[in-house]
Amino acid sequence: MSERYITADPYPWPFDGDLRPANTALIVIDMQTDFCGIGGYVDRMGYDLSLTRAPIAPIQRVLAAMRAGGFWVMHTREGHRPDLSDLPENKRWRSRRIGAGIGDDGPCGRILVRGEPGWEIIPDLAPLPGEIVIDKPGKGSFCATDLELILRTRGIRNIVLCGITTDVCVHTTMREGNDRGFECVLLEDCCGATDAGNHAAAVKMIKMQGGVFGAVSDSATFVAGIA
Ligand code: C5J
Repeated sequence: MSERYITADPYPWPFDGDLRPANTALIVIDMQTDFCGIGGYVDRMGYDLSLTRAPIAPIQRVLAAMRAGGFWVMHTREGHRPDLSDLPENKRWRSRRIGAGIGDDGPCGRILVRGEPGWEIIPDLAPLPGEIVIDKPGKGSFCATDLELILRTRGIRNIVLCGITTDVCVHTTMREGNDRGFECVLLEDCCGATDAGNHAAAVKMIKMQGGVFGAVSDSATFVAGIA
């Protein structure tokens, strides 16, 4: 095997240099209108959309490079069944408390409900035919989904993480993947949070303990590294 590494912090990624299109997937987390569009869930909560929209252009560049290189590309969407049978009562209660009740009507349809306009992935980052889309009811992409089965069936060991939000769904997915033995890297400028300090803290956490959940790189470094 010829070794290939991406410059990353705190170690060149992946740990063993086994980086190939066949064993590596880009997972784009929750780039939905509800998280980065006007009238969506995050907007209704009053957060600054420029923070969750910042990663759109860097993700586009990584997507293009990974598609061209023949890497696996996957997407996730957070959302609930229209009958809300998979929406925990406490999740709904908390969201209503902050004025963005999950399942309630909003300018982009029912908030975080599957099939509604706000739940759709934004057109700038639309999945291509054949790219797997994982629908998840929670923050982590492995919880109550078939993501792990698909990754293992395809022989994917390396996961490249992009999307929103850094400190919630991206971090939870990275932690879940790391605990399952997947080798994860997060691309810093391809992620965004509802708070700049939380984004920075989430990125810093990954780098502790020699890379407690994996490693951190950025779009330009990653694209150059797979060229
Ligand atoms: C949140 C997510 N923040 N996609 N979801 O509720 O991070």
